[in-house]
Amino acid sequence: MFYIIALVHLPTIIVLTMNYGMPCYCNIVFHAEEKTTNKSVSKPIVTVPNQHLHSQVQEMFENKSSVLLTNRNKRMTRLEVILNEIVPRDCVDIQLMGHNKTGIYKIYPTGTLGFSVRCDMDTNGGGWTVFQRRVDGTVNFARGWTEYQVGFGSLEGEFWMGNQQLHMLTSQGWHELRVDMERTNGHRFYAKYNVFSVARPEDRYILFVDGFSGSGGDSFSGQSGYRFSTIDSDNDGYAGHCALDFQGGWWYSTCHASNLNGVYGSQQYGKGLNWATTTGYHESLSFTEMKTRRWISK
Ligand SMILES: [Ca+2]
Repeated sequence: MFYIIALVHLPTIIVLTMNYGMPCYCNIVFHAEEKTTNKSVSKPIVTVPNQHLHSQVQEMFENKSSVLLTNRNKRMTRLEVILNEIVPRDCVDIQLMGHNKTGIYKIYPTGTLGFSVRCDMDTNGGGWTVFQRRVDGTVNFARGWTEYQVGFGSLEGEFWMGNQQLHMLTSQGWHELRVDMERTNGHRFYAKYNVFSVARPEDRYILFVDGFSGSGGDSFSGQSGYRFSTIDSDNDGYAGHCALDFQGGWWYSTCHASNLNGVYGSQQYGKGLNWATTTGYHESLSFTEMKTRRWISK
C-alpha cells in the first residue's frame, strides 16, 4: 500500500523537492553573479554611493534654485548660482542668495577684495546697491579728489561709496540707476535711468546715464558724458571751477541741473542739494539716495 501511495505521489514529491531547492539554487547563482560582477567592473562600490550623493546634491540644488528663481522671477544659470554662493558681486546677488532685509552687506565686485555696502532691498523690487546717501547733514561733502575716489562717511548715515568702487561695480554688466529723494515738506519723488555706468579713473570717472523715467523730472542726464570734478580737481566743461563754486563732487558740465553732493540745507544758488526740475536752485533736499542695480537675464 505504501509503495502504491509513494508511486502515485512521486511526481508531487519531485516537484516539492525542486521548489524548495530553487531558492537556494538561485541564491547561489546570485552570489556567483555578484562576485563575477565585482571582478569585471572596476569600482562598483564607489559608483553606487556617488550616484546617491549626486542625486541628493541635485535635489538640494533644485530646491535652492527654485527658491532663487522665485525671487523677483529672475533666472540664473546653475554656474551663476554656484559662483554667487561664493562671492556676491553686488546687492542683486545678495538678494538672490535669500537676503531680503535692507542693511549693510559685504560684496566682492570682480577685481576687488570686497567691501561693505548698503543694500536697499525694499525699493522697486530691491537688489539696489546704494552709493550715495544724505539724511541729516552730519557729513561734510566738500572734499577732495582722493576722498571721493575711495569714499567717505558712514553706511548707517551719510556717505559716498567711492568713485573707484562705483566704477568696478558698474563694470560688471548692464546697470540701471535710481535716485530717491525727499523735500523738506515731506514730498518724496524719484528718478530712474535704464543705463548707468562710471568710467575708469584714467577717464576721470566719466558718467554715462540714459533712459529716464520717474516722478520728479530729469535733472541728471544733462551731466552724462562729463568727468567727475571735486573742489581740488577741475574736470568740468566750464571755464570756471564748478565744484569749487557749488561745493560738491559731481559730474559737473557747465555746471549742473542737480547737485546731490552739495551743501546740506543750503539755499544759496546752486549750492544745496538741488534737483532743478523739482527744487530749482534755492531749495535743498532733506533726503537723497543714489543706487544702482545690475540687470540680470530673465
Ligand atoms: Ca573748468
